[in-house]
Amino acid sequence: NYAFWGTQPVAQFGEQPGTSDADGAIDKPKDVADVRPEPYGLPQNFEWVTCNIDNDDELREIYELLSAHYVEDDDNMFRFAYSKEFLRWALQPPGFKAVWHCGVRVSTTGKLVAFISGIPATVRVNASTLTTVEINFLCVHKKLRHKRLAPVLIKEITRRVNLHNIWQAVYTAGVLLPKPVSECQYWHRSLNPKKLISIGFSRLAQRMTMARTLKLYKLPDQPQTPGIRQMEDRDVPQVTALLADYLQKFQIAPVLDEEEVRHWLSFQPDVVHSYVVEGPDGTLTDLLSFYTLPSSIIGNDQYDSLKAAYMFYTVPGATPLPQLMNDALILAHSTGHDVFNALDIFDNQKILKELKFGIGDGKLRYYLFNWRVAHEIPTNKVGLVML
Ligand code: MYA
Ligand code: JJ1
Repeated sequence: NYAFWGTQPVAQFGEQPGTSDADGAIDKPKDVADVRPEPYGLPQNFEWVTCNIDNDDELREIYELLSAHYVEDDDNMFRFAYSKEFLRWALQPPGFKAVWHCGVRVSTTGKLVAFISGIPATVRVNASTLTTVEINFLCVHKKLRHKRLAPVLIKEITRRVNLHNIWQAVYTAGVLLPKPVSECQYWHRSLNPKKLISIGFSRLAQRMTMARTLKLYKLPDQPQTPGIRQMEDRDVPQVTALLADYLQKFQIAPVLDEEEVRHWLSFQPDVVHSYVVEGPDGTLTDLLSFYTLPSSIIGNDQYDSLKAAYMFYTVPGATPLPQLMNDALILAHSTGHDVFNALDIFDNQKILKELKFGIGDGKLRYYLFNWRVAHEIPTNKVGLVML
């Protein structure tokens, strides 16, 4: 029983088969002229604000809201702690719009208490190339939960996006809503097992000593693939082509031009780490990348933060995927990450076990707004990563 989602143009659970023989929009086409011109009403003493990420104080307010109130695991042991630099990167890709960085303040005090964002993205779903927004960082202050503020935020961002003649959106969430396009599973590879065990992120396996565990997860200091190096600006054209070719085989994937590849894949320490493999003749054969997303550790007195690397876009060309991903583990470890996280998307299912990943307790569901797919997309046909 989804009082809000039941009213929205999203696929519903238990829809009649036959309504969904083909992919397509759910709502009938609309005009910008018909979009409600005024913002949705908020409860007394709350007001809408457009957040300006270029202003350090406003960026810090978003950072602080998310640091204290954003996504936690099921047992409330860890909470995502996106850095300010990461948020700037995530929220300001080519073509970003400040009006899609949508906040709610308390009128009397000015305190930022809720946020939702959209960024422009072209996403291919099966044979359709959609002009969309990716919605992320929906957050309501813990003291304002369960007051139906989230539906207002969602309707307001929808309105602000519709005003730009965009009618579809992509989003991911850990929770189950009507109705996932794909349901994926998190996997984790220990890089610093001692710390992970001490903070309760993982446990010593049965019949394993700490010494054997350290040995099991030990990695070389240097990547093993000849010709692997940090991605540079001059690599952008070749990386764009390499990635576009690879992403063709997935049923949901971004369509990225050179400017977007430059934005999403330029090396930024502790934000996004991108590496290419350069062959002897100078052509680039492979790409690997991961992003840094720390989590705060709730109520541990030895450590306050867990530094996690998340697999981003990785393209095996001349290098087999297991070898490329093993280099990703080595590079993440040597840059101080405690754990490497990946979803069972791309071709990951084939290689996670051999690289000593273990299954996590978290799921990630992919959703489309105002777009129906005839068939759920299998996880190994998902080629889109959201931050
Ligand atoms: S996913 C990350 C979401 N953030 C968090 O999990 C952070 C911690 N939690 C919170 O801040 C709050 O619990 C939130 C809900 C804000 C999540 N996505 O106000 P309420 C539905 C969508 O009383 P609260 C991300 O950022 C819920 O089923 N809906 O609840 C992507 C119920 O509806 P219904 C959600 O707990 C976001 C209603 O909200 C989510 O105080 C994509 C209850 O509202 C969720 N993660 O606040 C958003 N969680 O009655 C959609 C709960 O139907 C974008 N709910 O069950 C859609 C596209 C828009 C653009 C379209 C353009 C064309
Ligand atoms: O990180 C996650 N789980 C960890 C910690 C679990 C702590 C207890 N709940 C986990 N650890 C086991 C790892 C172990 C390592 C050695 C090998 C065996 C396995 O499972 C989970 C993902 O699994 N994370 C979350 O639950 C965070 C929320 C995920 C939803 C994200 C929503 C994002 C929305 C933005 O668009």
